[in-house]
Amino acid sequence: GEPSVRSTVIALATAAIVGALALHVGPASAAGVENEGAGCPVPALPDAGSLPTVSRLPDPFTRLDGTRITTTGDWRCRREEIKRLAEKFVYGTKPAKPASVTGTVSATGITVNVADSGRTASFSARVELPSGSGPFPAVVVLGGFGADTAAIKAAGAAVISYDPYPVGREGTPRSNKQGAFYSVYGSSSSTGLLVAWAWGVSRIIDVIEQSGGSILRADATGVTGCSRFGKGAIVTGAFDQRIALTMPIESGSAGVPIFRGIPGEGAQSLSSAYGEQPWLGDAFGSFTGAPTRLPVDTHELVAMVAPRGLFIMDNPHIANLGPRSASVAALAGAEVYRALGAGDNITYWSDVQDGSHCANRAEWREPLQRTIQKFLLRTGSHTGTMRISSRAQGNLAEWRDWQTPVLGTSPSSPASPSPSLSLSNPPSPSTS
Ligand code: MCU
Repeated sequence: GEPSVRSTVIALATAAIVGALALHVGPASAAGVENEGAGCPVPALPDAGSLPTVSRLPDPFTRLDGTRITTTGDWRCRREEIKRLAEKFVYGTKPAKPASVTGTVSATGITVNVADSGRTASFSARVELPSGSGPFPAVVVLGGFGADTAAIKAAGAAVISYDPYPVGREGTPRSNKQGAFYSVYGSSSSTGLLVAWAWGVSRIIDVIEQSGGSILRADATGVTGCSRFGKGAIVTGAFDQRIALTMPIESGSAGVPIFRGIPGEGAQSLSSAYGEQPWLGDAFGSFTGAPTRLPVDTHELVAMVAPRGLFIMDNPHIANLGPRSASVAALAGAEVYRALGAGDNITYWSDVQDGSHCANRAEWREPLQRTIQKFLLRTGSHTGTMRISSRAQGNLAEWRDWQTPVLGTSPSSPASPSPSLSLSNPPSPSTS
């Protein structure tokens, strides 16, 4: 009836205002909605067959129509263009929230029930609370290894242990994908597992939002995971703006490293990553031998997280993981953070000793805890840094032919330096 239409309009308007304010007053805070740019007009995307070869990283600040953004307010709809390109050519589409999401939150677990267009699916996750009294912020940990869950809890956040496989199974052919996501959207969906896993985290957040917030806070969610679950963590944070802190660990090919850098670095090849599991969307199959034809690269996945908290952990000892290409993604993505006045909100850290994959690393404990306190508990401070190991240091200058604009803060005014921009510290690479 009319009142519900009116309240929907008010809710949408409130969400838009809150979303717009998030960019201006609180670069550290997450948006109140999964995707602020959902209503943006986006021109027709290019066809896969007519893409030019672009050997360097595409300019994150140039729109599909060829114009450049000039204000921080312009980023919302430019981000939507990047999201659509990333969905079409790399990951597959992430559907909007299903018609029905219900479930429960307790001190030990979360259940999720989803229904859309007559199809249903359910999955669950385990919860461990930190000591003290709630409601608590929470970090969703994808998979069962590599994340320092003791450090997360000691920092004051709950751990939500999420097994992504019941939502998107490995070991299936692309033509017959399985799991809760594919029960709802079809086993022939062209969307890959990383977005299916990300969709599952978004539905967990829906349930936390609906739970009334007495145990877990819905506005303070982080996400992490190592290796294939690091790929899942960066994609999850990129595709849900309610996530306040994204912490991928040693994600490797199909995760943080720029696709364009992987062949030259000798990382896991794109065809190997594409073929090993249906992590990426089916459309990526046309690009495994031609990443320079992609109209988007992973520096823009990093940029999709901006201005929210991002702490990328990497291992410089294993070339197969593409750490040099990952450092370039971080450096190029950090240019978007800097332009939005949020240069302090991104950290890339590959300066670590232990060469084993997904090791528990003493070096990350303290910065991880301070990052959790800054972005999830909103106490204390942490200044983003680029701690790039000299073993795997990429050179951004080799990878771009664009410069970072000075963005104005008013959506309609011409570019003028903003106070927050002139006060912010751009991340600067440091080697060790
Ligand atoms: C780094 O992530 C993957 C890698 O892409 C795969 O080739 C390998 O089989 O598994 C890694 C992983 O998830 O290790 C736990």
